[in-house]
Amino acid sequence: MFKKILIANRGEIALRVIRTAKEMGISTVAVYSTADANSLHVRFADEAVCIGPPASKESYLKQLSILSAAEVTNADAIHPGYGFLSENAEFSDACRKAGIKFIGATADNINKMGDKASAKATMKTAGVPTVPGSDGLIPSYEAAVEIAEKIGYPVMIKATAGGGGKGMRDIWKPEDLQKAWESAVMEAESAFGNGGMYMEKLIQEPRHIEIQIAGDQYGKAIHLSERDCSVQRRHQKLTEETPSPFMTDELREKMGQAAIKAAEAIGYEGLGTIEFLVDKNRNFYFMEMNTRVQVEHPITEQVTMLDIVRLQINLAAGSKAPDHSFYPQMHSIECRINAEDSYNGFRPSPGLITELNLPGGNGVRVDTHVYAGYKIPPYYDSMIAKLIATAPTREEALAKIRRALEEFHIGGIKTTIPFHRQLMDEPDFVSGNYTNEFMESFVPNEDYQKLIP
Ligand code: MV4
Repeated sequence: MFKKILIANRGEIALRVIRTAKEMGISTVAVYSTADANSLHVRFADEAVCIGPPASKESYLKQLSILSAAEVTNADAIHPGYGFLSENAEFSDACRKAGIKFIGATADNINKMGDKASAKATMKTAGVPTVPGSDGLIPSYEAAVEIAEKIGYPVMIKATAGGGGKGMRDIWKPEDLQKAWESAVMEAESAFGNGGMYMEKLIQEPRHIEIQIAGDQYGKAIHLSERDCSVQRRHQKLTEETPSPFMTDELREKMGQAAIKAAEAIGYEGLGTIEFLVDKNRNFYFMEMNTRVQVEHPITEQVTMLDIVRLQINLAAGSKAPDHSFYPQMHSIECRINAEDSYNGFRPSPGLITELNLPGGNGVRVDTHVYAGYKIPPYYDSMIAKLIATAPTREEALAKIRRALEEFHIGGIKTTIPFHRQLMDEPDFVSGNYTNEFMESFVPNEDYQKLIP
């Protein structure tokens, strides 16, 4: 087992990793930018190394500074968390060459999944269901016209270097193809330096359901069931739950086996997530793979009673995967609390937290790095806390998260707490009858900003 892990991240996920490392008797090293000197991840780690100025490019993304910090502190492993360097093949390989275990995917795993068109081709060959569409990249606009005719409208074009919706367009009629093609190629070229495009049949009103997997270094993978992440705004997840209200035992078995097949097909090592689109007839299609621990991992922990970060560390240290998959024993819902003003286009609202009351009690978990007196810097992601409520049934979990949101008070800044209070009352969320289009018809109601007396 590792003796000392350096956490190449900040905020709640850095704290999350530090907590498990401590419980495992592993020493921890935090790295931080000058903007994060007063952060809890710095205070709770055994050692801390300042790696640069506030801008991520000059600190949390600086591979050499992080590797040097690991070398001077004698860390034998690096945990990248999510975001930043977590899915950077070059960094994964640099760690390996430096003799430091990267607690994440191998460079080969990341490369196989990073290019979306070739990831899809790999999955199709492995027998994982994929959306009907072009065979790989489309060579020209003229070819795109022909392929669209063959697939049949509506279609979707996607940037092979994409993810998170950039360079993606849905096209409903032939006369709209040219404009969409040109703007998507341009967008992909400027965002990724790669204008490569592929095409799929458009799946209408899909759900985003992902399967958590864990693979060991000996070629075996298991699944940890699903998370429903359909409620998103501009490709940012807002709330997640498990089990999915749309799931059946039969579908879970099929999707779980497909996810295992996907992971084993590329010799996947460590924690990963296979994202699927699920249509209204419960057909499911491989969308992307995330080669990291995800923001929403706690809901899976709550319903399986696993410590997923412990599992991840054990797998990285060479443990075998558990000998069975895991199924939800409870229902868990997460609300991502962001420092944003939901009533002004979700505009970021950094600044000083003057008051803080965290909810608690039976079945309530809050993962956060903030405290009263903490100043949220403007340089990073606006997520400041995750509220997770877990109960035997969905109805009880909903009641619990509504109660916890009422107790949750953050003074001094705007947060998405009022937004989540409304969301947890919305009829289509309460019924479980929602798709990825849910937020398009969501109208913010300012009444939810009122404090509970
Ligand atoms: C799709 C789709 C419909 N049909 N592919 C969104 C981001 C990227 N990972 C793929 N995405 C989609 N791919 C086909 N063939 C709809 C989306 C999509 C979406 C998917 C999940 C959750 C939210 C979404 C919001 C808009 C579009």
